Amino acid sequence: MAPEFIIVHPQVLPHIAHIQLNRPQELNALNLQLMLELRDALRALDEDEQVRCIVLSGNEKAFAAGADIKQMAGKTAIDMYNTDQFSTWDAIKKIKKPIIAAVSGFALGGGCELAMLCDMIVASETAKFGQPEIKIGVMPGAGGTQRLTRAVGKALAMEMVLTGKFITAEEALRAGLINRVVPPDLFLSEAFRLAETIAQQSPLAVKMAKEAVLRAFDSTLEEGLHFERKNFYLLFASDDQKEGMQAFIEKRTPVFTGK
Ligand code: DAK
Repeated sequence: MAPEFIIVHPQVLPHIAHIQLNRPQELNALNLQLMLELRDALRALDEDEQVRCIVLSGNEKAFAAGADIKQMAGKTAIDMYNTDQFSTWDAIKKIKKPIIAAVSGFALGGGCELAMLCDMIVASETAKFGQPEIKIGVMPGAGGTQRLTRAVGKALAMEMVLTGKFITAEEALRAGLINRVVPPDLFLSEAFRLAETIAQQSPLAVKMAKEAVLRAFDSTLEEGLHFERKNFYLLFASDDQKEGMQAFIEKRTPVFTGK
């Protein structure tokens, strides 16, 4: 069945897929069905050999204004436990291919957390990032206290989480939360441009490098370096390593196959 709350373009450009969150009336509030559709689409694209990089966007007004407050409002702790929504987020975390968030307008609460779950963030000058859960009597629940703190440091993260204040794209750039800021009409094309550069590399090396960078968050330096080394060695078993190095020696552009 076609998804209701997302639009999927598996080949928006060669080797690049685009998923658009599509609940515009609700500023792309992330209800349970949307998150399941997103998880399923990302898993399918992760298995699609044609796809090397994925761009995730909302629309001009909102990337996503958070989890769906109307859907959550009447829930009990046991309802939350039984629906186990974290498994959806955990599944997205396991996607091996790089995901670029293209953010315009609001990226709040779960929307900010979803952008941070992606590997890079390209933002429009209009983007606003925030963890405003404190204003509705709760706190971030999908990584906001952890990923935000690791990205921007304790001082700003604490202020955002405890006051609910939003930061602009420029502030987010200065704080190290995002990769770049572009004029409003360019946020998507700039994300595609970044995706194209990644898609030109060996897809195998890209996946293993992503895995190794993410390992830095969960391990000591020694463990992380060990993990990096294993992936580095492993890539010498690939055709792409032979092709990449041979192409350099022959002064030509490599043709990577992901094998
Ligand atoms: N949920 C549901 N509806 C929302 C929404 C949201 N988060 N955000 C906006 N909407 C709806 C509004 O209710 C309104 O609907 P109607 O009244 O037209 O029916 C429509 O979108 C347009 O919104 P506004 O009229 O409010 O538009 P404005 O431009 O005036 O204001 C705003 C934009 C973004 C400042 C405002 O809408 C706002 O403050 N929205 C709420 C932002 C927020 O508090 N976000 C955090 C939500 S809590 C978890 C995973 C994640 C989470 C929790 C658990 N697990 C895995 C268990 C995450 C939690 C959150 O994100």
